[in-house]
Amino acid sequence: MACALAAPPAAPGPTVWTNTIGMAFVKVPAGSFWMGSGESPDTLAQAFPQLERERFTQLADEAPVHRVRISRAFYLGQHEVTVGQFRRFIEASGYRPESEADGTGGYGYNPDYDPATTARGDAFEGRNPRYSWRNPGFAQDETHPVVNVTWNDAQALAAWLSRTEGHHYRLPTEAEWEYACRAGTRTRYPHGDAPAGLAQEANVFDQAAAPYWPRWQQHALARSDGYAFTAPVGRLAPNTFGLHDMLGNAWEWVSDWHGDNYYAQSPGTDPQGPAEGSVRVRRGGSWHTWAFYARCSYRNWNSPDTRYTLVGMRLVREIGPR
Ligand SMILES: [Ca+2]
Ligand SMILES: [Ca+2]
Repeated sequence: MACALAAPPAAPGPTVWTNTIGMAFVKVPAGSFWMGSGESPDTLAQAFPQLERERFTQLADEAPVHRVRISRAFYLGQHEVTVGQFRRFIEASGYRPESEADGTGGYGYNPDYDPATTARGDAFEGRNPRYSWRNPGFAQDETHPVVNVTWNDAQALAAWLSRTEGHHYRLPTEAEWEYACRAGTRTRYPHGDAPAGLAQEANVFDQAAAPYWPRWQQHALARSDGYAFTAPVGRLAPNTFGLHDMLGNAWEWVSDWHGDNYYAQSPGTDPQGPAEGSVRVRRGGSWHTWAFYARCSYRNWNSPDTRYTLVGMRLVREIGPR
């Protein structure tokens, strides 16, 4: 009798812990890594020939590459916070997100809006009260990453979860975020250096999105990840730690203030960012981001009350007693 060949055992997935509003967390081990990027403008120009050279000289804040130790394991959201999870928070807590509380709204995609005829030239319409986390101008269901949320909104969500569950929730530090994104790699992306490979692991600006912004067609990935706007979280391949969408889908707020020269003087263990500042860091790029700006080391920032169609969050739950 012929034997059916047994399938090889599936690689074990990460151990997942789920909280009271359905947020899944995976354990990120303590460890050390090389943070930042030391790539020269020449090297980057070869890899990203469609970009103007001056873009490669504006990355001083990614250097120097420096060794960082993350001294304690932590739980990190396996996914970005979703629309459904944020809705549960709003309904249970009564919290009013900044875009609604201050009455100025958020940003949104409007097919009739033309960046070329507006003073700011922004890709999106706003601020406008018709836009908020409830409506970024494109369709989102409960499984998509929440956007149009501020750094302050993220603090409110973390504080509410900490209060109701008795665990300590917070945004990741910038170092924790990059350590988790890299998951043991030193390359531009978790899969390696080639931008084309991003299509499997990150929802970025690609052939699905380009028809909506034909002006930027030359910056679209040559392949399609299947999503023109946000994707349901977890649809694309995870990194080695089992984390999805660290790159792409929605930018993610981290706890640090941004400092241009911070890496030259930051502590080697558990850096927390500059003691003061005016803008908070966001990481990882979004569904609208070109591959160059979705590198693991790339840093961007905004004021803590910024709300935008591209920016969301993921949370840390600390391990151990508060
Ligand atoms: Ca896409
Ligand atoms: Ca993301």
